[in-house]
Amino acid sequence: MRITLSLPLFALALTFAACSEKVEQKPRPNIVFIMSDDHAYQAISAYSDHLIQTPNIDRIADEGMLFSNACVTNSICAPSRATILTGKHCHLHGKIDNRFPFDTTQVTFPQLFQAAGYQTAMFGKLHFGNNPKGIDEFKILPGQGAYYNPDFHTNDGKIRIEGYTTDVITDLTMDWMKNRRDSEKPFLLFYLHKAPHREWLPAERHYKEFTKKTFPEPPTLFDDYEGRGSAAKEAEMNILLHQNWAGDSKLRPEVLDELGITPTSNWDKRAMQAKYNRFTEDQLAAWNAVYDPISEDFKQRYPTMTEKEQMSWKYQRYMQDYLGCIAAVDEGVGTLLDYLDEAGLSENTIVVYTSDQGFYLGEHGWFDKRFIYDESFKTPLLVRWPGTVKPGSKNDQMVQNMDFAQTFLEIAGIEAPSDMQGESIIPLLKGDIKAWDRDAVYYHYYEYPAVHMVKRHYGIVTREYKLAHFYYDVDEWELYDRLNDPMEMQNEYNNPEYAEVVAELKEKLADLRVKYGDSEELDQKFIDLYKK
Ligand code: SGN
Ligand code: CA
Repeated sequence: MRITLSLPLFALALTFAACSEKVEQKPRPNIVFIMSDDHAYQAISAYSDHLIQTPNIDRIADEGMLFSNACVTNSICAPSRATILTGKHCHLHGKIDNRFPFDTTQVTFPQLFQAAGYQTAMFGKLHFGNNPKGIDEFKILPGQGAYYNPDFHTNDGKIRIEGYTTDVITDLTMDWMKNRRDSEKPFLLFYLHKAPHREWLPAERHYKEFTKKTFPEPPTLFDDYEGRGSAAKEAEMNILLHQNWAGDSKLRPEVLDELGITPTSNWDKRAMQAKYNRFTEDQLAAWNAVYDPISEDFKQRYPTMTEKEQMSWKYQRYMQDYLGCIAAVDEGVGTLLDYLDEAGLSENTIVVYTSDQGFYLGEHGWFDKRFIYDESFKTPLLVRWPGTVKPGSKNDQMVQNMDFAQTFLEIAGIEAPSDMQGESIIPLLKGDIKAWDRDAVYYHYYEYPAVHMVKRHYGIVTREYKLAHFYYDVDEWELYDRLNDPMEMQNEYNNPEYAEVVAELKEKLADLRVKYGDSEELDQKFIDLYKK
């Protein structure tokens, strides 16, 4: 077939060809993936400023997009990281919990970037059990890492660097950006904070400030877990009952003996010792100058304190240290964003800020994560992509940590392996919600019996509802009406008014299990392997 173009059409076609050539010539975008550990979205002022101001992290949302329904497939550290890197649910990549080995035959997306000519680098906490693959230069903390004077595994062995870990990770990242970035290549950079992970040790400049602050209590701080199943009641995440007095609230261990306080765990009194041992003399002196008076003050108050007052006191101590850690993370993000501007890199660099999962900041009386309930199931997600994402935009679709790999690969023009299970969120970043058809996500948590004793469960979450099945040593179902009960206080599973919803969701959940290749056989396999 011959097509004859009229003159104006011909001109248009020429212009179009010129444009697409121009598009092709634009260098492939850089990607900066910033992730902190256990950073609750409640502690980012772009989401809510009732606890802390995070002006630098907020910049990413001001100049990009804020996701209010981003979530994880399994709310715990190493599994989340394995999901991010492989684009798969945990039952496929094998890292179902922090202890299980990762199946190293799995392809992780940095390997594909490296093969496609990207320069790749990673600094900070990976907590993956293995060194990363496909990374040209890495300096990663061993396991959980330390808050002060951290060790790092590097391409060339182990090193120790004196300083406050959040700042050290920022320095390492900036050093690579300034001195070893190859300006001929696009780059994929992982900037991964350990903070604000337990036991929440802020930098000196921040603990001096934050230990003086008082924070509002969440409405469910004194939750009695009525209205929910046995999992919420039996979980060991209550601030009063399970946060360590010495380890988490930072009382001097001998104060517990003096006051006759029963430690909350058998490691309570020694939990901070390794941290004190790691401090330099100056760091220890500075720390004691602020924290010793807290112990002294507590000694005076404790004898007349009610349990409720103890809970309030512990909550304040928790928030002071947790939020103090975030202040340094926010500063580090500011340093990096400023450098991208100065170096003229901002325009062609996608910046993502997220956490490996959400976290409880006293909601339901809790700290930690693990549950399918919102504060741990959801995670912060802020994305800046100049020219593509509209500044100041918001999105409430259910995107998952499983989606990063395919999103990044598509951005870089690299084909994603067909067994990845996420979806590219590029349509959402472009504001094209109609091109997005996901209406439910699948979740599966495994680490039980283990620290914090959150029972195994899997479930389905839609915009309106959440249905979860707790199994292993129980067989319990929970249903939450997300729109009418956003704090998830009432399990509606046995409420006849919701019978139809339950039936529909159970069917959908079964479909999702099939779609993603999860099954009762696999649940059992992971239980059996766990016992070995
Ligand atoms: C440690 C923490 C727990 C935490 C796990 C997993 N205790 O065991 O509170 O749930 O890590 O965290 S601590 O006193 O040693 O800090 S995760 O982020 O690695 O999944
Ligand atoms: Ca974590």
